[in-house]
Amino acid sequence: MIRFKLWTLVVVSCLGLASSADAGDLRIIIKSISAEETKANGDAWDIGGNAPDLFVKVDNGRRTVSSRARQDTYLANINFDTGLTAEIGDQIEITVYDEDIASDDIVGRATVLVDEEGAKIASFGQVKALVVVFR
Ligand SMILES: [Ca+2]
Ligand SMILES: [Ca+2]
Repeated sequence: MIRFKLWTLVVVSCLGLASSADAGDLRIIIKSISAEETKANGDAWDIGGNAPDLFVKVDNGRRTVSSRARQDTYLANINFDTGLTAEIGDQIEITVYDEDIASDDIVGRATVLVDEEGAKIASFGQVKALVVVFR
């Protein structure tokens, strides 16, 4: 009985390994976000001229996930592993926000083409540079 259970465990873990390396899927990781110093209209992000509280939302067409916010910064090295995957030729939607108490300000939104494995830098809206990695 015990031997049977062990054998089952081994099979299940092998299947797990096989599926995670499957189908050429690329993991989507947001490495960093940098924002312009003001909103598009020239206003400060927050009251008192404070820097934004940056977070990112990523949608691969099947699921949407959000990172946690980094408080009061124009540059967030978030290194956020979305857990989402995409394939070459897919488009993903990336939205960067400044987290606020009432309603979050949109820093920028872009549709990004997954054209190759590796790092890609995108600039959109008030997002100076966002580094996304597909691997
Ligand atoms: Ca704000
Ligand atoms: Ca804020």
